[in-house]
Order: sequence, then C-alpha cells, then structure tokens
Amino acid sequence: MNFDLTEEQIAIRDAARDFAETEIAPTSVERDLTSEFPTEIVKKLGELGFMGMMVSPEWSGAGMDTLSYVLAIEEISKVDASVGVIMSVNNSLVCYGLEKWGSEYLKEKYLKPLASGKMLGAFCLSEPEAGSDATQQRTEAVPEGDHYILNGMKNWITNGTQADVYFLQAMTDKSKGYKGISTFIVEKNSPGIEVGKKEDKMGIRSSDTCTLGLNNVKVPKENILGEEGIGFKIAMSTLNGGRIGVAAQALGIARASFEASVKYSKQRKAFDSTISNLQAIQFKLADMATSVEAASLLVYRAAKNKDEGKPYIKEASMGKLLASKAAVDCSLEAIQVHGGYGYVREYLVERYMRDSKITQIYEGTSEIQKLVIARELLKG
Ligand code: COS
Repeated sequence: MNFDLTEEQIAIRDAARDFAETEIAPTSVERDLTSEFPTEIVKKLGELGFMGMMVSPEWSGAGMDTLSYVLAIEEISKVDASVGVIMSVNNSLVCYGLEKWGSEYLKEKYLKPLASGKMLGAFCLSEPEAGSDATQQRTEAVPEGDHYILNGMKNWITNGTQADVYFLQAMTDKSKGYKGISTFIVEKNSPGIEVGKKEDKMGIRSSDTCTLGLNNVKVPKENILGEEGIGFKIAMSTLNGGRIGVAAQALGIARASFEASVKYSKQRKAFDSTISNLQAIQFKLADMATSVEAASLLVYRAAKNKDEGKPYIKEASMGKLLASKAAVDCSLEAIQVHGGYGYVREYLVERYMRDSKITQIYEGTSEIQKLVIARELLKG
C-alpha cells in the first residue's frame, strides 16, 4: 500500500502542526491544570476548516479525505490530546453521521454550522447501564403529536457542557431490542435537558465530559435521523469511523512520547556521556519507534480503505487497538527515560501518560476492538 502523501495532505498536516505549535501549545499545560475548555482554540479550528474536515463543501465542510483528517488529528494530539478529542467527536461522529443519514432539512439547519465550527456537537450513546453493551439503551423516545418526548440519562459525553447539539440514541420501541433504537438531533437549550457537572478526569482534562439528564424533552419529529429503528446501525457505523479518529489521537500521543524521549536522551548526561549512548535507553527508543511506525501503518491503512470505499471496520479496530497500546506503552517508557523528571509536571511526559489511557477505553475498549476484529475475521 502506498502511503506517499499528496501535496495537499502534506499542506494540511503542516498547517495542523503549525497551528498546534503556535496556538495550542502555549496554553496546554495551564489548561491541563485548570481543566478549562479551549473555547478560542476550537473557534479558530472551525474557521480553518478543521471541525468539518471530511464534510462536503456543499454543507460548509472542507471536503478533505480521511487520511488528511488523521494527519491533522495526529498533529494536534501530539501537542494536546484534549483538543484532539474535541475535534474528533465533532468531525467523525457528529458531522459524519449527520451527512450520511440526515435529511436536507437537518443538514441545512445543523450540519452547516457544525462543519464550519459555528456550532459544536456531542455524541450521546453511553448510559450508566449501557457502555460496551450499547444495545441496552434505557433512554426512551415516545411519539406525541409532531414531537417525541425523551426521558433518560446519558453519560461520558465528550463536549457535553459545551455542545450546541447532541447526536443522541434513544429507544422508540423497547420490544424490538436494538432494532427499536433511533437517533435524534437534540438541541442543548431544549427545556428538560439537565447538563451534569464536568467529570474530574485523570487525563485529557481540558476536554469536557459530563452526564446528561433528559426530563420530558420535546424533540420535533423531523429531528430523527433516517427512520425509527435504525439508530443502533447508525451509532455502530459512525463509531467505525470515529475509531480511526481516536486511533489518530493515540498516534499523536505515542509520537510525542517518543520524540520527547529522543530529545531528552540526547541532553541528559550520565556515566560520562549522554544517556542516548546507553544500550538500555537505545532499546527503549527502538521499541517506541517500532510501535509508533506499526500503529501508523495500520491507522493510515484504515483511513485509506475508508477513502477508497473498501471495508474498514476491522482495519479501524486494529488501528485503534495498536495505536492506543502504543500511546500507553510509549508514554510509560518516556517517563522511564526521563527518570524522576518524567514523574513531575515540569516535563510533559507525565501528561502524555495520563492522556493516553482513555484511548484504550472510549469509542470501544480494547477488548471490544478485539471482539470486532474477531467477528470480522470469522465472518462468512
Ligand atoms: N458496524 C456496523 N454495524 C454493526 C457493527 C459495526 N461495527 N457492529 C454491529 N453492527 C450491527 C450488526 O450488523 C447488527 O445489525 P443487523 O442485525 O441489522 O445485522 C446490529 O448492529 C447488532 O449487532 P450485534 O448482534 O453484533 O450486537 P452485539 O450486541 O452482539 O455487539 C458490539 C455489538 C459489542 C460490537 C457493540 O455493542 C459495540 O461496538 N459496543 C461498544 C460500544 C462503544 O463503542 N461504546 C462507546 C460509546 S462512544 S464513547
């Protein structure tokens, strides 16, 4: 497979790198401490086309391919994985799902502002009792006149307190199991929406995660995506692409950990030389580089398959599985290379470790990725 980047892909990658270094890096340490949401940064990302990268220009998107999107998320996450996930949810979950299944009316009303960064979206599937087993939705949507009335609870909602609209799954017919799940676009300012407190997380602290209560929320009937009963299919298909975004985020963290380790090892002196001359450190760097390269090949392949209309469910899960492992392993090893300095906030590697762990959990745990891969392998 050819991964030579086109001129356009290189330009997008470089623009993302430039933006990350000049606009994101200066506040990333402070935001990790305070958990402040990067409102201004997200606004600028929207103006540059990074919030609706793969959406067609017809719907105010940037019309780019998935590989460009992966390169951009990777560069942004190399500097700040919190910003990476904010972007990823808006791009590959909310905008993607709306463009694929939304009516012209919904695209005009919500996709255009979401893709151009004038609105922010959140994806609401998980519930207190429906995480990995996402079929167990308890949130209900009952038709009443020209509306549905929604009641229930969602949790782990990335962008939850900041979003303008929620891409939300709810049961329209409990008797049908997962075939009774439907997807709705719900405005945050709808009466009955109760936005919970921001979670106090170990990592990606500047991103925003909360619970969401729905108490008799009236949602117009035209805000359903497609028709009743296809919500689980929509959620699963959307997550297939979302997993490529999280994999790219993990790749960014892994690469940042590796690069920080190379830099430090060339500066730090011990035993009459820099520690980069010690075989113990060289072996760590070699292992880190190998895992970053292996993961990037899988993630880029998943993106290319998606762009070329080839199957990518297995590839996306493999990419996420390996890239998230690379992020966790490389960030831990980066701390070891830095010794005591790696354990304090003065160097960034302790944040990389805290940020990395979630990539093995959200948008499908590593165990769920293995399940998806095995099912795809055994199909037919
Ligand atoms: N892409 C498209 N469709 C999918 C799919 C996928 N990756 N996985 C399942 N489906 C479809 C199936 O084809 C089936 O539809 P049909 O009956 O029309 O064929 C339907 O969904 C149910 O599938 P299945 O019977 O396999 O459901 P299970 O409950 O056994 O397993 C898993 C589904 C566990 C794979 C799914 O629930 C999952 O991915 N869970 C993790 C959810 C997640 O990522 N949560 C994080 C939330 S976002 S932070």
